[in-house]
Amino acid sequence: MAREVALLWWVMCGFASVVLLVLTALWVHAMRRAPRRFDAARADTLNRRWLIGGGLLLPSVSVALLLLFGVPAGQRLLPLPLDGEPPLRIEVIGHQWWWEVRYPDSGVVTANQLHLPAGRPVDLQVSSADVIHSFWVPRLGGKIDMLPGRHNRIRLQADRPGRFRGQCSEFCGTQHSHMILDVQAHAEADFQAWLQARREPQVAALPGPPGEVFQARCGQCHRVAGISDGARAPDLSDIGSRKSLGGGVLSNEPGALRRWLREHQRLKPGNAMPLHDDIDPDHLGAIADWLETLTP
Ligand SMILES: [Cu+2]
Repeated sequence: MAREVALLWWVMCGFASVVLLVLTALWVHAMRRAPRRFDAARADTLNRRWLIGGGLLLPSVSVALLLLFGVPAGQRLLPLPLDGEPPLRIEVIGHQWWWEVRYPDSGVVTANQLHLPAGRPVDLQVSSADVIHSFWVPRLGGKIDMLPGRHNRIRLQADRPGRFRGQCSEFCGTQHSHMILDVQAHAEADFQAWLQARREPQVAALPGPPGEVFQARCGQCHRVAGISDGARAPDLSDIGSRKSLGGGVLSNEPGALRRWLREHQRLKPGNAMPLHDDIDPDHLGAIADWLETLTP
Protein backbone atom coordinates (compact mmCIF):
# COMPACT_ATOMS: atom_id res chain seq x y z
CA MET A 1 0.00 0.00 0.00
CA ALA A 2 2.83 2.37 0.93
CA ARG A 3 4.43 1.56 -2.43
CA GLU A 4 1.23 2.50 -4.30
CA VAL A 5 1.02 5.79 -2.42
CA ALA A 6 4.70 6.52 -3.05
CA LEU A 7 4.36 5.69 -6.77
CA LEU A 8 1.35 7.98 -7.07
CA TRP A 9 3.33 10.71 -5.37
CA TRP A 10 6.25 10.32 -7.79
CA VAL A 11 3.92 10.39 -10.81
CA MET A 12 2.32 13.61 -9.54
CA CYS A 13 5.74 15.09 -8.75
CA GLY A 14 7.01 14.20 -12.28
CA PHE A 15 3.92 15.64 -13.92
CA ALA A 16 4.03 18.84 -11.87
CA SER A 17 7.74 19.25 -12.67
CA VAL A 18 7.05 18.97 -16.41
CA VAL A 19 4.29 21.61 -16.11
CA LEU A 20 6.61 23.90 -14.14
CA LEU A 21 9.46 23.51 -16.67
CA VAL A 22 7.23 24.13 -19.70
CA LEU A 23 5.64 27.19 -18.12
CA THR A 24 9.00 28.59 -17.06
CA ALA A 25 10.36 28.09 -20.59
CA LEU A 26 7.34 29.88 -22.07
CA TRP A 27 7.70 32.70 -19.58
CA VAL A 28 11.42 33.18 -20.30
CA HIS A 29 10.70 33.06 -24.02
CA ALA A 30 7.97 35.70 -23.68
CA MET A 31 10.29 37.98 -21.68
CA ARG A 32 13.12 37.79 -24.19
CA ARG A 33 11.41 38.04 -27.57
CA ALA A 34 10.84 41.41 -29.20
CA PRO A 35 7.27 42.59 -28.72
CA ARG A 36 5.02 42.37 -31.76
CA ARG A 37 2.12 44.62 -32.57
CA PHE A 38 -1.35 43.15 -33.23
CA ASP A 39 -4.58 44.81 -34.18
CA ALA A 40 -7.42 44.48 -31.63
CA ALA A 41 -9.20 41.59 -33.39
CA ARG A 42 -6.02 39.49 -33.66
CA ALA A 43 -5.18 40.21 -30.00
CA ASP A 44 -8.66 39.03 -29.00
CA THR A 45 -8.27 35.78 -30.91
CA LEU A 46 -4.87 35.11 -29.35
CA ASN A 47 -6.14 35.89 -25.87
CA ARG A 48 -9.08 33.54 -26.32
CA ARG A 49 -6.81 30.78 -27.65
CA TRP A 50 -4.56 30.96 -24.58
CA LEU A 51 -7.56 31.15 -22.26
CA ILE A 52 -9.28 28.10 -23.73
CA GLY A 53 -6.15 26.08 -24.43
CA GLY A 54 -4.05 26.95 -21.40
CA GLY A 55 -6.80 27.75 -18.91
CA LEU A 56 -9.42 25.08 -19.66
CA LEU A 57 -8.12 22.29 -21.91
CA LEU A 58 -4.67 21.81 -20.40
CA PRO A 59 -5.83 21.59 -16.75
CA SER A 60 -8.77 19.31 -17.67
CA VAL A 61 -6.54 16.93 -19.63
CA SER A 62 -3.89 16.99 -16.85
CA VAL A 63 -6.40 16.23 -14.10
CA ALA A 64 -8.03 13.49 -16.22
CA LEU A 65 -4.63 11.86 -16.82
CA LEU A 66 -3.76 11.98 -13.12
CA LEU A 67 -7.17 10.55 -12.20
CA LEU A 68 -6.68 7.76 -14.73
CA PHE A 69 -3.61 6.78 -12.75
CA GLY A 70 -4.82 7.72 -9.26
CA VAL A 71 -8.30 6.19 -9.16
CA PRO A 72 -7.17 2.56 -9.74
CA ALA A 73 -4.38 3.08 -7.18
CA GLY A 74 -6.91 4.36 -4.65
CA GLN A 75 -9.22 1.46 -5.46
CA ARG A 76 -6.47 -1.06 -4.65
CA LEU A 77 -6.12 0.45 -1.16
CA LEU A 78 -9.74 -0.29 -0.28
CA PRO A 79 -10.62 -3.38 1.74
CA LEU A 80 -12.70 -4.90 -1.08
CA PRO A 81 -13.58 -8.63 -1.12
CA LEU A 82 -10.69 -10.85 -2.22
CA ASP A 83 -10.87 -13.95 -4.41
CA GLY A 84 -8.91 -16.26 -2.14
CA GLU A 85 -8.93 -16.72 1.60
CA PRO A 86 -10.46 -13.75 3.50
CA PRO A 87 -7.87 -11.46 5.10
CA LEU A 88 -7.00 -11.67 8.78
CA ARG A 89 -9.11 -9.29 10.85
CA ILE A 90 -7.60 -7.19 13.62
CA GLU A 91 -9.39 -4.51 15.64
CA VAL A 92 -7.46 -1.47 16.80
CA ILE A 93 -9.09 0.92 19.26
CA GLY A 94 -7.54 4.26 20.12
CA HIS A 95 -7.54 5.51 23.71
CA GLN A 96 -6.00 8.56 25.36
CA TRP A 97 -3.15 7.60 25.04
CA TRP A 98 -2.67 4.00 24.11
CA TRP A 99 -3.67 1.41 21.54
CA GLU A 100 -5.94 -1.53 22.25
CA VAL A 101 -5.37 -4.37 19.77
CA ARG A 102 -7.80 -7.29 19.47
CA TYR A 103 -7.71 -10.43 17.34
CA PRO A 104 -11.43 -11.29 17.25
CA ASP A 105 -10.99 -14.73 15.62
CA SER A 106 -8.74 -15.99 18.39
CA GLY A 107 -9.82 -13.86 21.37
CA VAL A 108 -6.32 -12.48 21.87
CA VAL A 109 -6.06 -8.95 23.29
CA THR A 110 -2.94 -6.86 23.70
CA ALA A 111 -1.90 -3.21 23.86
CA ASN A 112 0.51 -0.83 22.15
CA GLN A 113 1.81 -3.58 19.88
CA LEU A 114 0.45 -4.91 16.63
CA HIS A 115 1.69 -8.26 15.36
CA LEU A 116 0.75 -9.39 11.90
CA PRO A 117 1.68 -12.07 9.39
CA ALA A 118 3.92 -10.97 6.50
CA GLY A 119 2.99 -11.68 2.91
CA ARG A 120 -0.79 -11.59 3.19
CA PRO A 121 -3.40 -8.86 3.52
CA VAL A 122 -4.66 -7.83 6.93
CA ASP A 123 -7.88 -5.86 7.41
CA LEU A 124 -7.73 -3.48 10.33
CA GLN A 125 -10.97 -2.23 11.77
CA VAL A 126 -10.21 0.95 13.65
CA SER A 127 -12.28 2.98 16.08
CA SER A 128 -11.85 5.10 19.18
CA ALA A 129 -13.01 4.89 22.76
CA ASP A 130 -12.80 8.63 23.42
CA VAL A 131 -11.59 11.34 21.02
CA ILE A 132 -10.47 11.23 17.38
CA HIS A 133 -7.17 9.45 16.84
CA SER A 134 -5.56 8.41 13.59
CA PHE A 135 -3.91 5.11 12.75
CA TRP A 136 -0.69 5.40 10.77
CA VAL A 137 2.19 3.04 10.10
CA PRO A 138 4.10 5.07 7.48
CA ARG A 139 6.17 2.17 6.12
CA LEU A 140 3.08 0.03 5.54
CA GLY A 141 0.57 2.44 4.05
CA GLY A 142 -1.97 5.18 4.28
CA LYS A 143 -3.39 6.54 7.48
CA ILE A 144 -6.98 6.37 8.59
CA ASP A 145 -8.98 8.28 11.21
CA MET A 146 -10.18 6.47 14.33
CA LEU A 147 -13.53 7.95 15.27
CA PRO A 148 -15.63 7.31 18.36
CA GLY A 149 -18.84 5.48 17.39
CA ARG A 150 -17.66 4.59 13.92
CA HIS A 151 -15.66 1.72 12.43
CA ASN A 152 -13.23 2.50 9.63
CA ARG A 153 -11.33 -0.16 7.76
CA ILE A 154 -7.92 -0.18 6.13
CA ARG A 155 -6.11 -3.03 4.42
CA LEU A 156 -2.38 -3.39 4.94
CA GLN A 157 0.17 -5.94 3.88
CA ALA A 158 3.74 -6.25 5.08
CA ASP A 159 5.70 -7.91 2.29
CA ARG A 160 8.54 -9.01 4.56
CA PRO A 161 8.91 -9.70 8.26
CA GLY A 162 10.16 -6.65 10.10
CA ARG A 163 9.52 -4.06 12.74
CA PHE A 164 7.79 -0.79 11.95
CA ARG A 165 6.77 2.20 13.94
CA GLY A 166 3.15 3.28 14.11
CA GLN A 167 2.12 6.64 15.47
CA CYS A 168 -1.17 8.32 16.27
CA SER A 169 -1.39 11.07 13.67
CA GLU A 170 -4.36 13.12 14.85
CA PHE A 171 -3.70 15.39 17.80
CA CYS A 172 -5.62 13.76 20.65
CA GLY A 173 -4.42 15.54 23.77
CA THR A 174 -1.24 16.42 25.64
CA GLN A 175 0.32 12.95 25.38
CA HIS A 176 -0.50 12.47 21.71
CA SER A 177 3.17 12.03 20.84
CA HIS A 178 3.44 9.25 23.43
CA MET A 179 1.04 7.10 21.48
CA ILE A 180 3.42 4.84 19.63
CA LEU A 181 2.40 1.51 18.19
CA ASP A 182 5.09 -1.13 17.92
CA VAL A 183 4.29 -3.05 14.73
CA GLN A 184 5.93 -6.39 14.02
CA ALA A 185 5.39 -8.49 10.91
CA HIS A 186 6.30 -12.15 11.28
CA ALA A 187 6.70 -15.12 8.95
CA GLU A 188 3.39 -17.03 8.96
CA ALA A 189 4.54 -19.81 11.32
CA ASP A 190 6.04 -17.31 13.79
CA PHE A 191 2.85 -15.27 13.73
CA GLN A 192 0.74 -18.36 14.46
CA ALA A 193 3.08 -19.24 17.32
CA TRP A 194 2.80 -15.68 18.69
CA LEU A 195 -0.99 -15.89 18.56
CA GLN A 196 -1.18 -19.41 19.96
CA ALA A 197 0.96 -18.47 22.96
CA ARG A 198 -1.53 -15.74 23.86
CA ARG A 199 -4.70 -17.71 23.26
CA GLU A 200 -4.89 -19.17 26.74
CA PRO A 201 -1.94 -17.86 28.72
CA GLN A 202 -1.26 -19.65 31.99
CA VAL A 203 -0.49 -16.93 34.47
CA ALA A 204 0.59 -17.78 38.02
CA ALA A 205 -1.12 -15.36 40.44
CA LEU A 206 1.01 -13.09 42.60
CA PRO A 207 0.81 -14.53 46.13
CA GLY A 208 0.34 -12.67 49.42
CA PRO A 209 -0.51 -9.02 50.15
CA PRO A 210 0.95 -7.65 46.85
CA GLY A 211 -1.42 -10.00 45.00
CA GLU A 212 -4.33 -8.65 47.05
CA VAL A 213 -3.28 -5.07 46.27
CA PHE A 214 -3.12 -5.94 42.58
CA GLN A 215 -6.66 -7.36 42.71
CA ALA A 216 -8.09 -4.46 44.71
CA ARG A 217 -6.38 -1.67 42.76
CA CYS A 218 -4.77 -2.56 39.43
CA GLY A 219 -7.22 -5.33 38.51
CA GLN A 220 -10.16 -2.94 38.60
CA CYS A 221 -8.96 -1.38 35.33
CA HIS A 222 -6.42 -3.84 33.91
CA ARG A 223 -7.05 -7.36 32.70
CA VAL A 224 -4.56 -10.15 33.26
CA ALA A 225 -5.82 -13.40 31.72
CA GLY A 226 -7.23 -15.64 34.44
CA ILE A 227 -6.42 -13.13 37.22
CA SER A 228 -8.41 -9.91 36.73
CA ASP A 229 -11.03 -8.60 34.29
CA GLY A 230 -10.61 -4.81 34.24
CA ALA A 231 -11.44 -3.42 30.83
CA ARG A 232 -10.66 0.29 31.11
CA ALA A 233 -6.90 0.20 30.77
CA PRO A 234 -4.33 -1.77 28.74
CA ASP A 235 -4.49 -5.56 28.99
CA LEU A 236 -1.37 -6.68 30.85
CA SER A 237 -1.47 -10.42 30.11
CA ASP A 238 1.74 -10.31 28.02
CA ILE A 239 3.26 -7.04 29.23
CA GLY A 240 6.60 -8.70 29.99
CA SER A 241 7.07 -9.45 26.29
CA ARG A 242 6.44 -5.91 25.06
CA LYS A 243 9.28 -3.78 23.77
CA SER A 244 8.16 -0.59 25.50
CA LEU A 245 5.93 0.75 28.27
CA GLY A 246 3.44 3.61 28.41
CA GLY A 247 2.92 3.78 24.62
CA GLY A 248 6.60 4.23 23.86
CA VAL A 249 7.67 6.27 26.89
CA LEU A 250 10.09 3.72 28.35
CA SER A 251 11.97 0.82 26.87
CA ASN A 252 10.80 -2.33 28.68
CA GLU A 253 14.13 -3.29 30.27
CA PRO A 254 14.45 -5.07 33.61
CA GLY A 255 13.36 -2.63 36.32
CA ALA A 256 11.53 -0.33 33.90
CA LEU A 257 8.12 -1.45 35.23
CA ARG A 258 9.13 -0.47 38.77
CA ARG A 259 10.09 2.96 37.49
CA TRP A 260 6.88 3.27 35.46
CA LEU A 261 4.67 2.41 38.45
CA ARG A 262 6.46 4.96 40.64
CA GLU A 263 6.90 7.79 38.14
CA HIS A 264 4.25 7.32 35.47
CA GLN A 265 2.65 10.71 36.07
CA ARG A 266 6.03 12.38 35.63
CA LEU A 267 6.94 10.28 32.58
CA LYS A 268 3.53 10.70 30.92
CA PRO A 269 1.63 13.50 32.69
CA GLY A 270 -2.14 13.30 32.55
CA ASN A 271 -2.38 9.59 31.76
CA ALA A 272 -5.48 7.95 33.22
CA MET A 273 -3.66 5.81 35.82
CA PRO A 274 -3.92 7.30 39.33
CA LEU A 275 -0.86 7.77 41.52
CA HIS A 276 0.14 4.87 43.77
CA ASP A 277 1.56 6.94 46.63
CA ASP A 278 -0.63 5.16 49.16
CA ILE A 279 0.57 1.67 48.18
CA ASP A 280 3.43 0.17 50.21
CA PRO A 281 6.55 0.60 47.99
CA ASP A 282 7.55 -3.03 48.62
CA HIS A 283 4.18 -4.22 47.40
CA LEU A 284 4.40 -1.95 44.38
CA GLY A 285 7.87 -3.32 43.62
CA ALA A 286 6.60 -6.90 43.93
CA ILE A 287 3.73 -6.12 41.54
CA ALA A 288 6.17 -4.63 39.01
CA ASP A 289 8.50 -7.64 39.24
CA TRP A 290 5.57 -10.01 38.80
CA LEU A 291 4.26 -8.09 35.77
CA GLU A 292 7.72 -8.35 34.24
CA THR A 293 7.38 -12.15 34.28
CA LEU A 294 4.13 -12.08 32.26
CA THR A 295 5.55 -13.39 29.01
CA PRO A 296 3.54 -16.10 27.30
CU1 LIG B 1 -3.07 11.26 18.87
